[in-house]
Amino acid sequence: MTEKLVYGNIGSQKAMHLEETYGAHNYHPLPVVIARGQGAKVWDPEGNEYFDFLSAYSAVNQGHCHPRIIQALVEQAQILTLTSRAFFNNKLGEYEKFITDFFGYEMVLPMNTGVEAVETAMKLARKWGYMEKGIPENEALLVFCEQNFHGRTLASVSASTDPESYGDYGPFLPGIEKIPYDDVPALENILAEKGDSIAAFIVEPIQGEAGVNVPQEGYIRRSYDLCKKYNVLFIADEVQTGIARTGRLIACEWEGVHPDVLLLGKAISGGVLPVSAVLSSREIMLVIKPGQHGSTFGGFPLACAVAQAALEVIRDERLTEKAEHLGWIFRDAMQKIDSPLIEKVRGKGLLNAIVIKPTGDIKAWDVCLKLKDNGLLAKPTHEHIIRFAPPLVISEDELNKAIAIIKNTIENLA
Ligand code: IF1
Repeated sequence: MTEKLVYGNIGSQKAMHLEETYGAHNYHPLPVVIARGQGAKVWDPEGNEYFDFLSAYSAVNQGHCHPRIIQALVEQAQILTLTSRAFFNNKLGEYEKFITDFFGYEMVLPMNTGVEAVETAMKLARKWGYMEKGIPENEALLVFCEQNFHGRTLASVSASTDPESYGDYGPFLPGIEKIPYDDVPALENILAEKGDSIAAFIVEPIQGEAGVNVPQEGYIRRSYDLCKKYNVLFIADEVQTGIARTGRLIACEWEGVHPDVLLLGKAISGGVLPVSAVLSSREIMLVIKPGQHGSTFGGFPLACAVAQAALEVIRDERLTEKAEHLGWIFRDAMQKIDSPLIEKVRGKGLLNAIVIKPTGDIKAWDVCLKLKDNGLLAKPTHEHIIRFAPPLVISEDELNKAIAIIKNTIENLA
Protein backbone atom coordinates (compact mmCIF):
# COMPACT_ATOMS: atom_id res chain seq x y z
CA MET A 1 0.00 0.00 0.00
CA THR A 2 2.33 2.71 -1.20
CA GLU A 3 0.27 5.67 -2.26
CA LYS A 4 2.03 8.43 -4.14
CA LEU A 5 2.70 11.53 -2.08
CA VAL A 6 1.65 14.89 -3.42
CA TYR A 7 2.60 17.12 -0.45
CA GLY A 8 5.63 16.61 1.77
CA ASN A 9 7.56 13.40 2.22
CA ILE A 10 5.50 11.66 4.92
CA GLY A 11 2.23 9.87 4.20
CA SER A 12 -0.89 10.08 6.34
CA GLN A 13 -0.42 6.71 8.09
CA LYS A 14 3.18 7.49 9.00
CA ALA A 15 2.33 11.00 10.20
CA MET A 16 -0.43 9.72 12.47
CA HIS A 17 1.79 6.95 13.80
CA LEU A 18 4.57 9.42 14.65
CA GLU A 19 2.20 11.73 16.55
CA GLU A 20 0.70 8.79 18.37
CA THR A 21 4.10 7.45 19.37
CA TYR A 22 6.08 10.57 20.25
CA GLY A 23 3.43 13.13 21.16
CA ALA A 24 1.53 13.38 24.42
CA HIS A 25 -1.97 12.02 24.15
CA ASN A 26 -3.78 15.22 25.14
CA TYR A 27 -5.82 15.22 21.90
CA HIS A 28 -7.97 12.79 19.97
CA PRO A 29 -7.84 14.15 16.40
CA LEU A 30 -10.05 13.12 13.53
CA PRO A 31 -7.97 10.66 11.45
CA VAL A 32 -6.92 13.08 8.74
CA VAL A 33 -3.50 14.63 8.14
CA ILE A 34 -3.27 18.11 6.73
CA ALA A 35 -0.23 18.89 4.64
CA ARG A 36 -1.23 22.06 2.82
CA GLY A 37 -3.79 24.85 3.18
CA GLN A 38 -4.98 27.61 0.87
CA GLY A 39 -8.03 29.78 1.46
CA ALA A 40 -10.94 27.62 2.62
CA LYS A 41 -9.34 24.36 1.51
CA VAL A 42 -6.76 21.95 2.86
CA TRP A 43 -5.07 18.88 1.37
CA ASP A 44 -3.66 15.71 2.87
CA PRO A 45 -0.23 14.32 1.89
CA GLU A 46 -1.84 12.06 -0.72
CA GLY A 47 -3.42 15.10 -2.37
CA ASN A 48 -7.04 14.63 -1.26
CA GLU A 49 -8.84 17.96 -0.99
CA TYR A 50 -11.11 19.04 1.88
CA PHE A 51 -13.14 22.08 2.85
CA ASP A 52 -11.90 23.26 6.24
CA PHE A 53 -14.99 23.87 8.37
CA LEU A 54 -13.11 24.33 11.61
CA SER A 55 -10.61 27.02 10.58
CA ALA A 56 -8.35 26.02 13.49
CA TYR A 57 -11.16 26.96 15.88
CA SER A 58 -11.73 30.29 14.11
CA ALA A 59 -8.07 31.31 14.01
CA VAL A 60 -7.88 31.08 10.23
CA ASN A 61 -10.74 33.48 9.48
CA GLN A 62 -8.71 35.08 6.68
CA GLY A 63 -8.14 31.67 5.07
CA HIS A 64 -5.07 29.46 5.04
CA CYS A 65 -1.80 31.10 4.00
CA HIS A 66 -3.36 34.41 2.97
CA PRO A 67 -0.78 35.88 0.56
CA ARG A 68 -0.90 39.35 2.10
CA ILE A 69 -0.35 38.04 5.63
CA ILE A 70 2.39 35.65 4.54
CA GLN A 71 4.10 38.50 2.71
CA ALA A 72 4.07 40.59 5.87
CA LEU A 73 5.47 37.63 7.81
CA VAL A 74 8.31 37.00 5.38
CA GLU A 75 9.24 40.66 4.96
CA GLN A 76 9.34 41.31 8.70
CA ALA A 77 11.14 38.02 9.42
CA GLN A 78 14.04 39.18 7.29
CA ILE A 79 14.43 42.41 9.25
CA LEU A 80 13.63 41.84 12.91
CA THR A 81 11.67 39.18 14.80
CA LEU A 82 12.04 39.61 18.57
CA THR A 83 13.48 42.24 20.84
CA SER A 84 11.76 41.52 24.17
CA ARG A 85 10.16 44.47 25.90
CA ALA A 86 13.41 45.48 27.55
CA PHE A 87 13.78 47.86 24.58
CA PHE A 88 11.38 49.73 22.35
CA ASN A 89 10.96 48.45 18.81
CA ASN A 90 9.80 50.24 15.69
CA LYS A 91 6.76 48.01 15.00
CA LEU A 92 4.97 47.77 18.34
CA GLY A 93 3.76 51.35 18.73
CA GLU A 94 2.48 51.51 15.16
CA TYR A 95 0.59 48.25 15.68
CA GLU A 96 -0.79 49.39 19.03
CA LYS A 97 -2.16 52.55 17.45
CA PHE A 98 -3.61 50.50 14.61
CA ILE A 99 -5.36 47.87 16.71
CA THR A 100 -6.76 50.33 19.26
CA ASP A 101 -8.19 52.46 16.42
CA PHE A 102 -9.50 49.31 14.73
CA PHE A 103 -11.51 48.19 17.76
CA GLY A 104 -12.19 51.60 19.31
CA TYR A 105 -10.12 51.35 22.50
CA GLU A 106 -7.54 53.60 24.11
CA MET A 107 -4.91 51.01 24.99
CA VAL A 108 -3.83 47.46 24.29
CA LEU A 109 -1.78 44.96 26.25
CA PRO A 110 -0.32 42.49 23.74
CA MET A 111 0.09 38.81 24.63
CA ASN A 112 0.40 35.61 22.58
CA THR A 113 -2.17 32.90 23.21
CA GLY A 114 -5.85 33.39 23.95
CA VAL A 115 -5.54 32.02 27.44
CA GLU A 116 -2.86 34.59 28.22
CA ALA A 117 -5.32 37.31 27.31
CA VAL A 118 -7.81 35.75 29.75
CA GLU A 119 -5.15 35.45 32.45
CA THR A 120 -4.11 39.05 31.88
CA ALA A 121 -7.72 40.19 32.16
CA MET A 122 -8.16 38.33 35.45
CA LYS A 123 -5.09 40.05 36.87
CA LEU A 124 -6.09 43.42 35.45
CA ALA A 125 -9.59 43.11 36.92
CA ARG A 126 -8.35 42.15 40.36
CA LYS A 127 -5.86 45.02 40.43
CA TRP A 128 -8.52 47.45 39.21
CA GLY A 129 -10.80 46.12 41.95
CA TYR A 130 -8.26 46.94 44.64
CA MET A 131 -6.88 50.19 43.27
CA GLU A 132 -9.95 51.82 41.73
CA LYS A 133 -13.03 50.17 43.18
CA GLY A 134 -11.64 49.88 46.70
CA ILE A 135 -12.21 46.17 47.30
CA PRO A 136 -10.37 45.12 50.49
CA GLU A 137 -7.11 43.23 49.94
CA ASN A 138 -7.46 39.66 48.65
CA GLU A 139 -11.25 39.80 48.59
CA ALA A 140 -11.84 40.47 44.90
CA LEU A 141 -14.25 38.14 43.11
CA LEU A 142 -14.48 37.32 39.42
CA VAL A 143 -17.78 36.05 38.03
CA PHE A 144 -17.76 33.44 35.25
CA CYS A 145 -20.50 31.49 33.50
CA GLU A 146 -21.13 27.78 33.66
CA GLN A 147 -20.05 25.80 30.56
CA ASN A 148 -17.51 28.48 29.69
CA PHE A 149 -14.30 27.86 27.81
CA HIS A 150 -11.48 30.30 28.52
CA GLY A 151 -8.39 28.17 27.87
CA ARG A 152 -6.17 25.74 29.71
CA THR A 153 -4.15 27.53 32.41
CA LEU A 154 -4.86 26.82 36.05
CA ALA A 155 -6.60 30.18 36.39
CA SER A 156 -8.87 29.44 33.44
CA VAL A 157 -9.67 25.87 34.45
CA SER A 158 -10.39 27.15 37.95
CA ALA A 159 -13.30 28.95 36.31
CA SER A 160 -14.39 25.88 34.32
CA THR A 161 -17.39 23.69 35.09
CA ASP A 162 -16.27 20.94 32.72
CA PRO A 163 -14.63 18.04 34.61
CA GLU A 164 -12.65 17.18 31.45
CA SER A 165 -10.94 20.55 31.75
CA TYR A 166 -10.42 20.81 35.51
CA GLY A 167 -10.43 17.19 36.75
CA ASP A 168 -7.41 16.31 38.92
CA TYR A 169 -5.80 19.71 38.39
CA GLY A 170 -6.72 21.14 41.77
CA PRO A 171 -6.31 22.93 44.08
CA PHE A 172 -7.91 25.76 42.19
CA LEU A 173 -7.72 29.53 42.25
CA PRO A 174 -10.01 31.08 44.85
CA GLY A 175 -12.14 34.16 44.28
CA ILE A 176 -14.12 32.73 41.39
CA GLU A 177 -17.93 32.64 41.28
CA LYS A 178 -19.89 30.69 38.67
CA ILE A 179 -23.39 31.48 37.54
CA PRO A 180 -25.59 29.98 34.81
CA TYR A 181 -25.06 31.34 31.28
CA ASP A 182 -27.77 33.35 29.56
CA ASP A 183 -29.39 34.04 32.91
CA VAL A 184 -29.76 37.75 33.68
CA PRO A 185 -31.48 37.19 37.05
CA ALA A 186 -28.57 34.98 38.17
CA LEU A 187 -26.16 37.81 37.40
CA GLU A 188 -28.43 40.32 39.10
CA ASN A 189 -28.63 38.14 42.22
CA ILE A 190 -24.91 37.71 42.64
CA LEU A 191 -24.29 41.41 41.98
CA ALA A 192 -26.93 42.36 44.56
CA GLU A 193 -25.45 39.93 47.06
CA LYS A 194 -21.69 40.40 46.55
CA GLY A 195 -21.38 43.38 44.19
CA ASP A 196 -19.04 45.32 46.47
CA SER A 197 -16.44 42.55 46.16
CA ILE A 198 -16.96 41.73 42.50
CA ALA A 199 -14.30 43.15 40.18
CA ALA A 200 -15.48 41.71 36.89
CA PHE A 201 -17.93 39.57 34.96
CA ILE A 202 -16.09 37.57 32.29
CA VAL A 203 -18.26 36.15 29.53
CA GLU A 204 -18.24 34.73 26.00
CA PRO A 205 -20.94 36.46 23.89
CA ILE A 206 -21.51 33.06 22.27
CA GLN A 207 -20.17 29.98 24.05
CA GLY A 208 -18.05 28.15 21.47
CA GLU A 209 -16.96 24.99 23.22
CA ALA A 210 -20.34 24.59 24.90
CA GLY A 211 -21.69 23.98 21.39
CA VAL A 212 -22.14 27.40 19.81
CA ASN A 213 -24.48 28.38 22.57
CA VAL A 214 -26.17 31.59 21.38
CA PRO A 215 -27.79 33.47 24.28
CA GLN A 216 -31.20 35.09 24.10
CA GLU A 217 -31.33 38.48 22.44
CA GLY A 218 -30.58 41.18 25.00
CA TYR A 219 -28.45 39.02 27.31
CA ILE A 220 -25.20 40.81 26.58
CA ARG A 221 -26.79 44.28 26.72
CA ARG A 222 -28.58 43.63 29.99
CA SER A 223 -25.52 41.99 31.54
CA TYR A 224 -23.43 44.98 30.56
CA ASP A 225 -25.97 47.42 32.02
CA LEU A 226 -26.07 45.47 35.29
CA CYS A 227 -22.27 45.55 35.51
CA LYS A 228 -22.37 49.33 35.10
CA LYS A 229 -24.95 49.62 37.86
CA TYR A 230 -22.67 47.77 40.29
CA ASN A 231 -19.35 49.25 39.10
CA VAL A 232 -18.17 45.89 37.83
CA LEU A 233 -15.99 45.46 34.73
CA PHE A 234 -17.73 43.78 31.81
CA ILE A 235 -15.07 41.63 30.16
CA ALA A 236 -15.85 39.90 26.87
CA ASP A 237 -13.82 36.86 25.87
CA GLU A 238 -14.02 37.19 22.09
CA VAL A 239 -11.03 34.98 21.42
CA GLN A 240 -13.28 32.77 19.31
CA THR A 241 -16.20 35.08 18.41
CA GLY A 242 -14.16 38.19 17.60
CA ILE A 243 -12.62 39.37 14.32
CA ALA A 244 -15.65 39.13 12.00
CA ARG A 245 -16.55 35.52 12.76
CA THR A 246 -20.17 36.15 13.79
CA GLY A 247 -20.95 38.77 11.15
CA ARG A 248 -19.87 41.67 13.35
CA LEU A 249 -16.31 42.78 14.03
CA ILE A 250 -16.89 41.56 17.59
CA ALA A 251 -19.99 39.64 18.65
CA CYS A 252 -20.87 42.20 21.38
CA GLU A 253 -21.58 44.65 18.56
CA TRP A 254 -24.77 42.71 17.81
CA GLU A 255 -26.13 44.32 20.97
CA GLY A 256 -24.28 47.60 20.74
CA VAL A 257 -22.06 46.76 23.70
CA HIS A 258 -18.52 48.09 23.96
CA PRO A 259 -16.93 45.88 26.63
CA ASP A 260 -14.80 47.54 29.31
CA VAL A 261 -12.16 44.97 28.53
CA LEU A 262 -12.06 43.04 25.23
CA LEU A 263 -10.09 39.82 24.81
CA LEU A 264 -8.96 38.77 21.34
CA GLY A 265 -6.71 36.01 20.03
CA LYS A 266 -6.74 33.42 17.29
CA ALA A 267 -7.68 35.34 14.10
CA ILE A 268 -5.77 38.51 15.05
CA SER A 269 -2.90 36.90 13.17
CA GLY A 270 -5.02 34.96 10.67
CA GLY A 271 -3.70 31.79 12.23
CA VAL A 272 -0.10 32.59 11.36
CA LEU A 273 1.39 33.25 14.81
CA PRO A 274 0.03 33.14 18.36
CA VAL A 275 -1.10 36.73 18.90
CA SER A 276 -3.60 37.88 21.51
CA ALA A 277 -4.68 41.21 22.89
CA VAL A 278 -6.34 42.79 25.89
CA LEU A 279 -8.01 46.06 24.92
CA SER A 280 -9.33 48.64 27.36
CA SER A 281 -9.37 52.25 28.48
CA ARG A 282 -6.35 54.18 29.77
CA GLU A 283 -7.96 54.40 33.17
CA ILE A 284 -8.28 50.64 33.55
CA MET A 285 -5.09 49.62 31.77
CA LEU A 286 -2.82 51.94 33.71
CA VAL A 287 -3.46 50.17 37.01
CA ILE A 288 -0.75 47.76 35.83
CA LYS A 289 2.63 49.41 36.30
CA PRO A 290 6.02 48.56 34.77
CA GLY A 291 7.27 45.18 35.93
CA GLN A 292 3.89 43.94 37.10
CA HIS A 293 2.94 41.86 34.04
CA GLY A 294 4.42 40.82 30.71
CA SER A 295 5.72 38.15 28.35
CA THR A 296 8.92 37.60 26.37
CA PHE A 297 7.06 37.41 23.09
CA GLY A 298 4.07 39.68 23.80
CA GLY A 299 3.99 42.36 21.11
CA PHE A 300 7.01 41.03 19.22
CA PRO A 301 7.79 42.83 15.95
CA LEU A 302 6.98 39.81 13.80
CA ALA A 303 3.57 39.47 15.49
CA CYS A 304 2.88 43.18 15.06
CA ALA A 305 3.55 43.08 11.31
CA VAL A 306 1.48 39.92 10.83
CA ALA A 307 -1.44 41.05 12.99
CA GLN A 308 -1.69 44.42 11.28
CA ALA A 309 -1.78 42.72 7.87
CA ALA A 310 -4.34 40.18 9.11
CA LEU A 311 -6.68 42.90 10.39
CA GLU A 312 -6.26 44.89 7.18
CA VAL A 313 -7.43 41.80 5.29
CA ILE A 314 -10.57 41.65 7.45
CA ARG A 315 -11.31 45.28 6.61
CA ASP A 316 -10.28 45.35 2.93
CA GLU A 317 -12.00 42.10 1.99
CA ARG A 318 -15.12 43.06 3.95
CA LEU A 319 -15.05 39.74 5.78
CA THR A 320 -17.45 40.92 8.48
CA GLU A 321 -20.22 41.59 5.97
CA LYS A 322 -19.33 38.38 4.18
CA ALA A 323 -19.63 36.31 7.35
CA GLU A 324 -23.06 37.72 8.05
CA HIS A 325 -24.33 37.16 4.49
CA LEU A 326 -22.93 33.64 4.10
CA GLY A 327 -24.13 32.76 7.59
CA TRP A 328 -27.76 33.31 6.56
CA ILE A 329 -27.26 31.15 3.47
CA PHE A 330 -25.63 28.40 5.51
CA ARG A 331 -28.23 28.22 8.29
CA ASP A 332 -31.05 28.41 5.80
CA ALA A 333 -29.60 25.47 3.87
CA MET A 334 -29.03 23.44 7.04
CA GLN A 335 -32.59 24.04 8.17
CA LYS A 336 -33.84 22.70 4.86
CA ILE A 337 -32.03 19.38 5.23
CA ASP A 338 -34.70 16.76 5.60
CA SER A 339 -33.25 14.35 8.15
CA PRO A 340 -34.40 12.86 11.44
CA LEU A 341 -30.77 13.17 12.58
CA ILE A 342 -30.91 16.94 12.94
CA GLU A 343 -32.42 18.30 16.10
CA LYS A 344 -31.38 21.92 15.79
CA VAL A 345 -29.36 24.42 13.77
CA ARG A 346 -27.97 27.49 15.50
CA GLY A 347 -25.30 30.13 15.22
CA LYS A 348 -24.42 33.62 14.04
CA GLY A 349 -22.48 34.62 10.96
CA LEU A 350 -20.14 31.77 10.11
CA LEU A 351 -20.03 30.32 13.64
CA ASN A 352 -22.71 27.64 13.49
CA ALA A 353 -23.60 24.25 14.87
CA ILE A 354 -25.89 21.37 14.16
CA VAL A 355 -27.24 19.44 17.10
CA ILE A 356 -27.64 15.74 16.29
CA LYS A 357 -30.66 14.05 17.91
CA PRO A 358 -29.28 12.45 21.06
CA THR A 359 -31.77 9.59 20.90
CA GLY A 360 -30.28 7.74 17.91
CA ASP A 361 -27.07 5.73 17.93
CA ILE A 362 -25.34 8.01 15.42
CA LYS A 363 -23.04 10.44 17.21
CA ALA A 364 -21.48 13.69 16.01
CA TRP A 365 -18.14 11.86 15.68
CA ASP A 366 -19.65 9.39 13.19
CA VAL A 367 -21.07 12.23 11.12
CA CYS A 368 -17.68 13.98 11.11
CA LEU A 369 -15.93 10.81 9.91
CA LYS A 370 -18.38 10.55 7.01
CA LEU A 371 -18.00 14.26 6.25
CA LYS A 372 -14.25 13.74 6.07
CA ASP A 373 -14.65 10.86 3.63
CA ASN A 374 -16.80 13.18 1.52
CA GLY A 375 -14.29 16.04 1.58
CA LEU A 376 -15.25 18.30 4.48
CA LEU A 377 -13.54 18.65 7.86
CA ALA A 378 -15.52 19.57 10.97
CA LYS A 379 -15.09 18.74 14.63
CA PRO A 380 -17.65 17.48 17.11
CA THR A 381 -18.06 19.32 20.37
CA HIS A 382 -19.62 17.14 23.04
CA GLU A 383 -21.33 13.97 21.81
CA HIS A 384 -24.08 15.48 19.73
CA ILE A 385 -22.94 18.81 18.37
CA ILE A 386 -20.97 19.59 15.21
CA ARG A 387 -19.48 23.04 14.83
CA PHE A 388 -19.26 24.51 11.32
CA ALA A 389 -16.91 27.47 11.00
CA PRO A 390 -15.24 27.81 7.59
CA PRO A 391 -12.68 30.52 6.82
CA LEU A 392 -14.56 33.74 6.08
CA VAL A 393 -12.84 34.03 2.70
CA ILE A 394 -14.85 31.04 1.44
CA SER A 395 -16.67 32.01 -1.77
CA GLU A 396 -20.42 31.62 -2.13
CA ASP A 397 -19.78 28.97 -4.76
CA GLU A 398 -17.48 27.03 -2.44
CA LEU A 399 -19.97 27.37 0.38
CA ASN A 400 -22.71 25.89 -1.79
CA LYS A 401 -20.47 22.94 -2.68
CA ALA A 402 -19.75 22.41 1.01
CA ILE A 403 -23.45 22.63 1.84
CA ALA A 404 -24.13 19.91 -0.75
CA ILE A 405 -21.53 17.67 0.93
CA ILE A 406 -23.11 18.17 4.36
CA LYS A 407 -26.62 17.61 3.00
CA ASN A 408 -25.69 14.42 1.12
CA THR A 409 -23.71 13.05 4.03
CA ILE A 410 -26.47 13.58 6.56
CA GLU A 411 -29.28 12.40 4.30
CA ASN A 412 -27.34 9.21 3.53
CA LEU A 413 -26.65 8.50 7.20
CA ALA A 414 -30.17 8.45 8.53
C1 IF1 B 1 -7.75 23.66 22.52
C2 IF1 B 1 -12.69 24.68 22.33
C3 IF1 B 1 -12.64 26.29 20.59
C4 IF1 B 1 -11.54 30.11 23.48
C5 IF1 B 1 -12.01 31.19 24.22
C6 IF1 B 1 -9.91 31.50 25.22
C7 IF1 B 1 -9.37 30.43 24.52
C8 IF1 B 1 -10.19 29.72 23.66
C9 IF1 B 1 -13.43 31.64 24.07
C10 IF1 B 1 -7.94 30.07 24.72
C11 IF1 B 1 -9.65 28.57 22.95
C12 IF1 B 1 -9.75 26.57 21.81
C13 IF1 B 1 -8.50 26.01 22.32
C14 IF1 B 1 -8.43 24.66 21.68
C15 IF1 B 1 -9.81 24.25 21.39
C16 IF1 B 1 -10.54 25.53 21.30
C17 IF1 B 1 -11.94 25.53 21.39
F1 IF1 B 1 -13.31 23.76 21.61
F2 IF1 B 1 -11.98 24.09 23.23
F3 IF1 B 1 -13.57 25.47 22.92
F4 IF1 B 1 -12.12 27.16 19.86
F5 IF1 B 1 -13.91 26.15 20.51
N1 IF1 B 1 -11.19 31.85 25.07
N2 IF1 B 1 -10.30 27.75 22.30
O1 IF1 B 1 -12.36 29.43 22.65
O2 IF1 B 1 -7.16 30.37 23.60
O3 IF1 B 1 -4.96 29.77 24.60
O4 IF1 B 1 -6.00 28.21 22.98
O5 IF1 B 1 -5.11 30.42 22.22
O6 IF1 B 1 -7.36 22.67 21.92
O7 IF1 B 1 -7.64 23.84 23.74
P1 IF1 B 1 -5.74 29.66 23.35
